[in-house]
Amino acid sequence: MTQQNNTNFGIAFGLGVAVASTLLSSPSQAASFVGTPSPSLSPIFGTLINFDDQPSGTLIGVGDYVAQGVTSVTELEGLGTFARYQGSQSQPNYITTGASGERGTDANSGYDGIIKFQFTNLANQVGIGIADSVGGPEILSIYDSNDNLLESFTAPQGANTYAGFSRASNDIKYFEIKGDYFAIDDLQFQSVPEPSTILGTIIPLLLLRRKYNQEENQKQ
Ligand SMILES: [Ca+2]
Ligand SMILES: [Ca+2]
Repeated sequence: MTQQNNTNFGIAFGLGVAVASTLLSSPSQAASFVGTPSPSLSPIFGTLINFDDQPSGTLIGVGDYVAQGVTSVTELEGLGTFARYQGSQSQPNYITTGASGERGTDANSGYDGIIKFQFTNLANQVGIGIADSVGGPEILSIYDSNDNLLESFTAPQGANTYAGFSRASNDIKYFEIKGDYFAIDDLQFQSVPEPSTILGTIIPLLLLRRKYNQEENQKQ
């Protein structure tokens, strides 16, 4: 082995340890983000659910997206008709409670509700497209596996927007959108590799380096 190989190995090894130590030691940090809704969806990550799998007018069933990794999707206030409606993000549908979905204590325009997703696996990044032209604010919240609030964030108002959270570790079990006159589309979610997976990469690297050093010592 040449000195160059040794140097390359050292750089790669150092980077691996640096990445692993960062992932292992970083506390979960507040990190909401704002992107761009469909048809120019950004950022793009993980699993996408665009609610376009069934015709407009079809009710949202609690278990409609179990196969994609969403244990449940529910509208907690029981308002209106929680279903797929024709929207202007990914065509043809977004989901909302419709014209009769009015809670009665804010803008009298319908389309109110609290829509909550439960993920099968803990996620570190989640995002949602929001149609939010009028009425009160749309508040995005994420919760851990004990349903304790991790973070909340008020989406920017606009005809269509995209917003979500990106965190250092997989601790998002629930993603909730509460609002006054809104609809949502293009749910995305993903998980980062667990520390055990990182360790599974680092330990073989350590063993490889040890073997390399032994071989170098035998040559000398
Ligand atoms: Ca859609
Ligand atoms: Ca309302």
